Amino acid sequence: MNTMDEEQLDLYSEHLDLLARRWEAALAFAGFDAAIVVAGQPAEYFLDDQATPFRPNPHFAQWFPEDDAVGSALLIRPGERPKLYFLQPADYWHQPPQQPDWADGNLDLEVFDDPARLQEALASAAAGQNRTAFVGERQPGNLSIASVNPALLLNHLHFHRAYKSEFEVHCMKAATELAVTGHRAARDAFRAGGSEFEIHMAYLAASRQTSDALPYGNIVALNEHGAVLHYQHYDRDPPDQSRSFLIDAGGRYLGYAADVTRSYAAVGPEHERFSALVTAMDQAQQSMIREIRPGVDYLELHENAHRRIAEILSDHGLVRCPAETAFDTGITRTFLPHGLGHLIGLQTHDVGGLQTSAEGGHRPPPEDYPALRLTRTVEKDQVFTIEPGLYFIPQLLDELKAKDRSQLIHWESVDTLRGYGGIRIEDNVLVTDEGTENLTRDAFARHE
Ligand SMILES: [Mn+2]
Repeated sequence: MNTMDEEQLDLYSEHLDLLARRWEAALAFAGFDAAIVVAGQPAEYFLDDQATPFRPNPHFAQWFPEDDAVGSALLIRPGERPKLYFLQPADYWHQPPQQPDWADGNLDLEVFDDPARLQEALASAAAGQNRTAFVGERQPGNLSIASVNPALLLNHLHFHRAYKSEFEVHCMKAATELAVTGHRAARDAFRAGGSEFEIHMAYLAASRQTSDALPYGNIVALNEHGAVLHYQHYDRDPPDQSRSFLIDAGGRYLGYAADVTRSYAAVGPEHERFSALVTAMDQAQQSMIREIRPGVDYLELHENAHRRIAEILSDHGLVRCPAETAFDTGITRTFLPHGLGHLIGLQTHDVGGLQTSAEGGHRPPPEDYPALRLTRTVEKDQVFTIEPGLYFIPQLLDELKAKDRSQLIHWESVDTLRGYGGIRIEDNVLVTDEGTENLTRDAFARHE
């Protein structure tokens, strides 16, 4: 059960006021008077009585930042205090959810110990209201609201979710603090020669998170595993020689995520070439962040990141051509096949990254960069990641080798670095009036 101190309570109240205004505008735009928003149910494994870890509907979680809310629901009706139908089942097999003290004065709370009674209450709230929307994965059996997850309503809400309230930024800073505590311990475990599994466990222990509580599965990659963008295993034994370490691991606080990646080279003269690349990427990443200010196009930041990668490839002797050629011929896309970053908040990859307006405008990523998840104009109060990478991915290098521009690659140099996998440096930044506040670097600095 989460708790909030006085400062958090003030921020939470203001956050709910902001949400109330957003929902009022979104409901009016989509033609509704009210919405029923359910937290949802955990998904059960096929033919099993075991379920996946529960993560509530984000539209519910934005109002009620607590995971322990299976079966609960909200009624949002502009002009009225949001009503929380809180399920606290009589159950001696599990610990029932506890009533949060921070709901007092903020939500109109009604507690139910029987899911059927809660659903009856919801059904009677919806009865006769043909302008009510349902928002959630599945409608409880006795509800029959016709408008389920209406696109006009959700698009409106998703567009505005990019702009974080002070409460949300506060939560993301706290999530970052957890992540950075874990990253410090993970780095030490790597330096001590730990296996991926040992490093992962050191991360969890230091950040005081269970793996279920993480915003996403930790990526803990030694050597070649760093070239697997979403590497998902944890080798129990350390490799014969640890050359490099890439860790993409986050934190979660009151439902809000931090998404942080760091890369390290092993110490020793034989690793100097890779170590120099890590340093160059770290500096390049910071210079990319210095370009950010309101009004800038995120796609332009992404393209400029590729120009920087081209310079690094050229400076470090990985290509036999000038940086401009490496960029113009698209060679950099072999080394950086993912986007520069994405919105972050209630979800690690937060919604709305390709929306240009609350009314439904959409801007897909360009053909050259299909994996880019964010094409919006940078604006104040957005929080997104900046995470350039440089990888030696066998599959993509093979594809490049078969092309004419293969002759522009210095293959001997590339081959000496394949055993290091790759590099990614990822921070989460909040856009301010003039530029950014770097949530990640600020937290690392506090831990120095
Ligand atoms: Mn990320």
